[in-house]
Amino acid sequence: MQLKLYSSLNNNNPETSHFYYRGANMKRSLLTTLFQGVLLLLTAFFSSCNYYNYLKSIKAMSEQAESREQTLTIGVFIPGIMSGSPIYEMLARGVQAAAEKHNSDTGTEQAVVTVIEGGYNQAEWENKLTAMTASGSYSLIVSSNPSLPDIVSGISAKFPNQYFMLLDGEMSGNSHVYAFRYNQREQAYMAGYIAALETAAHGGPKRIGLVAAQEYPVMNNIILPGYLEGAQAVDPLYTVDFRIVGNWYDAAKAAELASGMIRNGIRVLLCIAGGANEGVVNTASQQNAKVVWFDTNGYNIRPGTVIGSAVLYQDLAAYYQTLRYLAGTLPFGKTEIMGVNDGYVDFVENDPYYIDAVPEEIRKKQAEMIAKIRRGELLLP
Ligand code: RBF
Repeated sequence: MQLKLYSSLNNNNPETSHFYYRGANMKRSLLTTLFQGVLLLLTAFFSSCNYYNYLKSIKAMSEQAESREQTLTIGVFIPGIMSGSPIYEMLARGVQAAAEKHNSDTGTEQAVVTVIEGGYNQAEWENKLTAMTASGSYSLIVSSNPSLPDIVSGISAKFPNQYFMLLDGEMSGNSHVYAFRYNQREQAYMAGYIAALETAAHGGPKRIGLVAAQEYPVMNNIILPGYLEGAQAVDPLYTVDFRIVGNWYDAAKAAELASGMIRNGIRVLLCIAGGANEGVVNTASQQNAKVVWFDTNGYNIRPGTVIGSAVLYQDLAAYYQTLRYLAGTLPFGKTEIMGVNDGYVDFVENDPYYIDAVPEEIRKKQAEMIAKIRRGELLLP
């Protein structure tokens, strides 16, 4: 239609192009033609507007459908092995639960989660994570532990479009990395407090034990000092017997260490050694010592032997932060730090095994200390 209109307005035929000099009839018919032309022009204009809007709405609809169908693939990189390390089991569980929730809310299969274990050889993690990133298969890569920020900053420089979410770690200022860490001073303080109360009730030397898999900055600068601080809040004379297994799986080595510590008069041991924790629990239960568990509720692992559980809710952190990612609201570029009063760090007091294993007097003192943290009277930033 536009073409036709154009040709009638650009008619070069001299017969019709000089029509103003003809008769009245000619003028009328000329006016009619002009009027028709304008009408045609308007119709064409409006119909082309409608057509344009129509095309626009189709495009928007298809874009929306496309984004709904577009998969959000989340790769979970476990720096270690999940079995025996509840902090990693919680990570995978939380991310998977968030994907399921997102899919059921949107009625899609948009979020897809793949979990990859990096194994115990820490020297291989960077290459494995680089390969995972280079595959380009993941819109988000999730991982957890305080050594990941260093590894990820190198990888992120090579693959600047890859998004990462790091739990149990700290990293700020990279627009593609979100980090979340727990207040482990609070967590370790609560562990140290119960360990000292139990030791004091038993009347042995003012010394508590800590069996760790390895030394790392968070262990040496936050967990160990926090544990000691908690014990010294019971009695300033407390010290910590701190031993290292050397890896996150050797239960026999951990058992050997625990045995030596107990022989030296240690009554309560905190163990942070992943799969190797089993060795500490077995030895303690055989030699009438007690264990404080870290990260998850461990009372049912050995009822009567495990007398404390200073936990962090990594499953909740993984769940809520993944949901934020899926909703497009995860604040990349910063680290969020969460503790007792945010609901991410806790000491489990209501477990029947805790109530059975620990005398009421000790539980009351522990509860008072926790209440002080909750009320903001005891600040452990
Ligand atoms: N925690 C585990 O439970 N299992 C592990 O295999 C494990 N590997 C770790 C490796 C490195 C290099 C670092 C720095 C920490 C590791 N953690 C592991 C410790 C974990 O991040 C956390 O500090 C402890 O679980 C205490 O909350």
